[in-house]
Amino acid sequence: MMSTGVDLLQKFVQLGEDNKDVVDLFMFDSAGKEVFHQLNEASWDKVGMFVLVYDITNKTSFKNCQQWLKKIKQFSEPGKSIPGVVIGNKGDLKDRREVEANEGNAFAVKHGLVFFECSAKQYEGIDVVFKHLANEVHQLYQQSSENVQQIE
Ligand SMILES: Nc1nc2c(ncn2[C@@H]2O[C@H](COP(=O)(O)OP(=O)(O)OP(=O)(O)O)[C@@H](O)[C@H]2O)c(=O)[nH]1
Ligand SMILES: [Mg+2]
Repeated sequence: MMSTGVDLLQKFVQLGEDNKDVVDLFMFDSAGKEVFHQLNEASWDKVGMFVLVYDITNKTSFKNCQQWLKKIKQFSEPGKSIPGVVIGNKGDLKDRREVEANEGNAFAVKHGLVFFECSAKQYEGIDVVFKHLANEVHQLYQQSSENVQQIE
């Protein structure tokens, strides 16, 4: 079977003490090199949120975020803003850093996104990202259900 290079991941997030709701996030993980071809686009029908991850020790991976963002925009409803984050990963390798945190942040802010640095290896700064995404998705869900109630 031909591999599509896309994995499905799932993360269950409890929103917080003052909010008893839970959010179940389903995410497609695309291989980084696929930004240059279209194999992964079958799973891109409706983009509801996105996570752009680059490697802080690899400038090229940061530059490629621009390409990914372009691709995401192509699969988004015009004018609709989608929750998204930019993540600089490998925060444990600061001595090999090629991308400063303020560059990552500037890119994120420029595109209305929120920036995080993390280390997947050390599991640092990961939970806060999922919490953030879950909160954003939850807010959008509440807004859309309020709209439905108004129609009813
Ligand atoms: N030091 C360090 N290494 C990491 C970290 N995260 C991932 N790696 C390593 O980086 C390499 C690539 O990790 P992957 O998880 O395959 O990265 P990916 O973005 O999924 O790569 P593609 O799917 O090929 O685009 C592996 O050798 C990982 O062990 C991290 O936070 N710190
Ligand atoms: Mg991968």
